[in-house]
Amino acid sequence: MKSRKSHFPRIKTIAFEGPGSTNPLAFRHYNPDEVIDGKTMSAHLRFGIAYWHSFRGTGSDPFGPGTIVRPWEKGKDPVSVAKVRMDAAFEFFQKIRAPFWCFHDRDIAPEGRTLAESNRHLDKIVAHAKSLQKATGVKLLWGTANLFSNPRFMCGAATNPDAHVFAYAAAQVKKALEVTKELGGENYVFWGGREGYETLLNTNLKREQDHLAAFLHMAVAYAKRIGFKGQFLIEPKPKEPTKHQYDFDVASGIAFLRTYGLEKHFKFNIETNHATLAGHTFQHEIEVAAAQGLLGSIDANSGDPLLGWDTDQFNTDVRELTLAMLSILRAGGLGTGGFNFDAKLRRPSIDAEDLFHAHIGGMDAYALAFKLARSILADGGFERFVAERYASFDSGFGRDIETGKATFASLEKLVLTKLGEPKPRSGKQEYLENLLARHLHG
Ligand code: XUL
Ligand code: CO
Repeated sequence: MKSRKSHFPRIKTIAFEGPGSTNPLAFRHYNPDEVIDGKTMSAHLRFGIAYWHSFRGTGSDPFGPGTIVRPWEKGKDPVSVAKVRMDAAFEFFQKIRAPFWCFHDRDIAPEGRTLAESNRHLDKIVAHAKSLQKATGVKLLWGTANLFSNPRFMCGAATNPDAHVFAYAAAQVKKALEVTKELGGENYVFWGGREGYETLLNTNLKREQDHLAAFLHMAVAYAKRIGFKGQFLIEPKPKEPTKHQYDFDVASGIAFLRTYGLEKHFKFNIETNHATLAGHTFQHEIEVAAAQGLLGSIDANSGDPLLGWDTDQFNTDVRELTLAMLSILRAGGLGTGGFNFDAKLRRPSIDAEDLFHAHIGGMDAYALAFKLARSILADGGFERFVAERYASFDSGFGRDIETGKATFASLEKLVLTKLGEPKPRSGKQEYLENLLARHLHG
């Protein structure tokens, strides 16, 4: 990167110092250059930084305003401030050694008085982002449109009862797709911000779901028209800000995509805290998507078990992440996806240095989980146990069940004449939990 003024003058590029290091500004597990199976750790993990939290987050919450004041947020012209902010962001991406970033259109450029003015602002900032990407080598994991903050979207965007708002949202996503393509984005995310309802008293649920599907079909058609090859991703979340969001979880997302003939064009971006809000584990959501070949990307964060809302914290729970990583590796990885830190600093964490501590913790936890999951898979204990548990389906009448040859009548005959009563077998959960503990803690 050209020698510009540093925004983090006291912080050097974060180095890998190994598990024994006590330096709080060093990686202990994430060694971006370490080659594993012919690929660097950086290429395996594809970490991304969420622009909205790390560069637009101020620490505000429903009970009070922001607490975080960044020195680069100075000046009267919002487009010039946006450029300097972006310089700071790319310096951070480089120093934290993240190969990717992610953004919403309105995070990076200020909204204007009209859509045309907003688009002009966006064009200026996208040109700046393009030159920073070129200078630093940092790439765009995904882009998206903010269709939830502006009051015009208070009753949803694609599911708004007013066709005028639908049209506005369509125009906004059209532009967001163009700029994501311009920046080489490898994916494009649809998180249904307010695509749900507050009360069924004023809602035609069927029409709203039909409209959401029509909107997504238009996005598919437009991507084809402009030659955008990135992967489309749905990011499920059950609630918040709405009381019910239509993309409730991966399973309801799959049903929605199949109902409307969209399943070939979309995969899922799974966020840890959204899984929790839906009453699932992170690993559950990954397994449900992977089972259908629809695992796309991860929004890496965590909730707080005592708060019960979308706290978007950095995740340092190595057990939870190892289980998630096992399912991801078994599924063959994330393809064009990655691990995007959709996570924010706590309100009192006001130092710029806290951005580094937060991401170092998240990256190290994922890197350690990656290594543990790989050694668990190499050991093969769980794979052997599960294969053996289902072995009765590998041959004979079990195979006939899986291949569709068996019928109720053929199975009845077998039970009456040959098989008799099945012999119960232990599920051995405690044995398996101990096996996991041995891998995690020795
Ligand atoms: C909100 C959320 C979003 C999406 C992108 O809960 O996760 O930031 O990731 O719109
Ligand atoms: Co997210």
